[in-house]
Amino acid sequence: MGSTLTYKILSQHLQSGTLEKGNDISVIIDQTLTQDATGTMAYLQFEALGLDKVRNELAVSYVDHNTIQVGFENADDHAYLQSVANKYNIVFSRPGNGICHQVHLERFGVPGKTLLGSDSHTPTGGGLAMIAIGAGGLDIAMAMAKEPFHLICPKVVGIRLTGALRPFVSAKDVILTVLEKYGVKGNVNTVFEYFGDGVGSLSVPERATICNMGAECGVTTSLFPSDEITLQFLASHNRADSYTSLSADDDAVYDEIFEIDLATVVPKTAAPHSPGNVVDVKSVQDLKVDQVLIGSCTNSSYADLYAVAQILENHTVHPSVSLGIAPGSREVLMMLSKDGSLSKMIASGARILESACGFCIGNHQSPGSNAVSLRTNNRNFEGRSGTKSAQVYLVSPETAALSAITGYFTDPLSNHGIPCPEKVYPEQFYVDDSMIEFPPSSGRDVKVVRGPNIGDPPKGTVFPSDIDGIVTLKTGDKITTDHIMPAGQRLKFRSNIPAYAHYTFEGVDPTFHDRCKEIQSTGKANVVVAGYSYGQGSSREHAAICPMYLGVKVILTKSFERIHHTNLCNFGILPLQFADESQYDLIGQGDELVISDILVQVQEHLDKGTPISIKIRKSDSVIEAVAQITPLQFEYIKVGGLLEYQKRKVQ
Ligand code: MIC
Ligand code: SF4
Repeated sequence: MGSTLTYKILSQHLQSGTLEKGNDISVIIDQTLTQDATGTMAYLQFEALGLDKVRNELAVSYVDHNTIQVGFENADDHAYLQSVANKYNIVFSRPGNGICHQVHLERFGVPGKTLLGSDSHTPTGGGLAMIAIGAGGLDIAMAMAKEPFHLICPKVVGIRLTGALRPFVSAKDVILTVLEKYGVKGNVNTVFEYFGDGVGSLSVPERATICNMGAECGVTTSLFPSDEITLQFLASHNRADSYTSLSADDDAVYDEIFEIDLATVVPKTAAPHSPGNVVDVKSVQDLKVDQVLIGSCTNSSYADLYAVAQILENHTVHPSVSLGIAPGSREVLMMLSKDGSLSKMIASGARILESACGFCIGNHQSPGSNAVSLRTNNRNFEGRSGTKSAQVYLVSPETAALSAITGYFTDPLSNHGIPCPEKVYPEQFYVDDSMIEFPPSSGRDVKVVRGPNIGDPPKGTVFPSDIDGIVTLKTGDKITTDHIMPAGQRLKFRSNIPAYAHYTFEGVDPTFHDRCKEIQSTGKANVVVAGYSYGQGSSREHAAICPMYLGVKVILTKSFERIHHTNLCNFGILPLQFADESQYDLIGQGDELVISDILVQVQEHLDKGTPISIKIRKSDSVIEAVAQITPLQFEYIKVGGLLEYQKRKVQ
C-alpha cells in the first residue's frame, strides 16, 4: 500500500509512537518560527529552560504583528526579542521585513522539513511541501530545546485537483471552496493533502494561500507536493539547493478524497462572521462596499499584488470606499516598486500600508459602524476588525480590487469591463537579507533587554485533588481565541499577563475578570462551560495563560479545537468534554460544581474509560464528562503545566 506525502515526512521525523491515525506520536522539529505577539512568551519560557542556545536546525523570530507602536510597549517587546535572538542563536527578522509566513516561504522554507510556529497560519509552509504546524509558544520553546513535538497522528484527506483555474478565479476561491465543504469545526487531527494533475497549474504562493487557510478548518496542517514549480520558486529566490522532489506514492491511500475541478471553481466569499460562512460572490453582488483591505499572510504575494495593480491601473478608488494595501514582505514591496505596480496603486488612491499584519489582527484600519469591509485575509470573526458592528467579508485579491473601483461587491466573472490581469512569476525575485540578522558567529555575550512591559510567565500551581468550583461563564458554540483574549488595541499587553488578563472575555462578558478574581479569592475554582469548537482561531497561548492566571481550572465543552486544547493542557487547565452533549443544558452560569477526587477520576478514565462525574450542587444532579488528553498531558496538568513539568524533569 502506497504512502501519502504526509506520512512520508512524518515517518522521517518520527520520534515515538506508530504512524496510525489516532495514535499519540511525537516528531522532531527541524525549524521553528515565532512572531512578536506570541514570541515574547515563547522566549521567556525558553529562557526559563536554562539552555545556552537553541538546539533545533533553524529558529527564526519575526516582528510583524505589533508594529503600530502606540506607547512604549511594542518597541520594548521588539528590543527584548532582538536581544534574545542574538543571545540564543536565533535568526531575527526586523520590523518592516514582512509577515512571518510570507518571509519564511521566501527565505527559509525547505521541502520535506518540519516547521513548528507560534502562529496558527504556520501551515502556509505546506505550499513548499513542509509539514508546518501551528502551536502555542511553549511548544515552540520546547522544540527549540530539541524536545519532540507531540501530536495525534492525523487522518489524511486527499484533495484531488484537476484542470486549471479560469481567468479572474484565484487560489483564495479554491480554499473557500474547501471551507464551504468542510466548515470550521470537526476537522481536528486531520491533514489536507493536495494532489492530482491540477497541482501543476498552481504556483507556490497560490499553494501557500490554500494551505494558509486550511487553518480555518481546524486541520493539523495542509500540504502540496514538491515539484518543478517548487524548484522554480526556490531558484527564483537563489535557493535551488533547498529543493527535493516529493510526492505521495501513486497508490497512496487517503482516508477520504475530495475532488475539485479547478476549472469549475467560482469566486467565493466568507460572509460575516465566520470563515466557514462561504457563499458565491454572485449571491452578494451589488452590496455597497465601504472598505477594502488587501494583504495579510493569505494574499500578499508579489503575484497577488501585481494582479491588483493591473486591475487598479487607470482607475480611481470609488469615492465611498477606503482601499488599503499591505504588501506581505519587503521583497514584495521592492518588486512592486521596481516594476511600477506601486505607482499604479498610489495613482488609484490606494492607501499603502506597512508590510505587516496590521489590519488583519485589528491593529488599525478599523471600519466604521456597520461598514461593509472586504478583506483578503483569513479570519472575519465578529469584532476582530476592531468594530463589532462591521460586516467583514473574506475575498480574493481580484474581487477586492474590482469592488474597490466599482464601490459594490463585484463578481470578477461578471461583465464589469476591466480586463483580466495577467499572472506573473518572475524568474528572479529581489533577494536582500539585510533586514534579517543572523546569529553572531563569534561569542554571544549579549545582555537581554527587558523593559517594564516584559513580565514573567506566571507560575502554574499544582492541580487540586477535588474541584469545588463555580461556573463563572457559560457560552455557546465557536468561541474563538479572539473572544477569549482580544487582539487589536489590547495586543500591546501580550508580554504582561496581569495587565492582559483584565481583558479576558472582554467582548463576551466584561465582568469576567473581576468575577474570576472574586471567586479565586474565596479559594474556589473558576470553571468555563462552552459549546462546540471552543478555542478556534489563533495559537495564542494567552487564551490559556490568562484564564490560568485568573484561577480557571476546568473548561467543560462539547468540543475543542486542537491548538487551544494543547495550550490548556500546557498551562495546567483540565479540558473536559460532555459525555452526553444534551447535559450542556443542565448547567447554568453561576452554578456550583463539585468534582470529587478529580485526579483519581481522570486517571481511571484514562486507564479504563470510566466517565468523570461532576455534581451540580443546587440540583444534586450528576453529569458525566470525558477527557481527551494523553497520559503525558495529564502529568503536565497535575503539576501546573508543561513548564513546571519540564523544570521538575531537569531537577
Ligand atoms: C491571528 O491571526 O489570530 C494571529 C494573531 O496571527 C494568531 C497569533 C496570535 O494570536 O498572536 C494566530 O493565528 O495564531
Ligand atoms: Fe498576521 Fe493576520 Fe497572518 Fe495572523 S493571520 S499571521 S495576524 S497576517
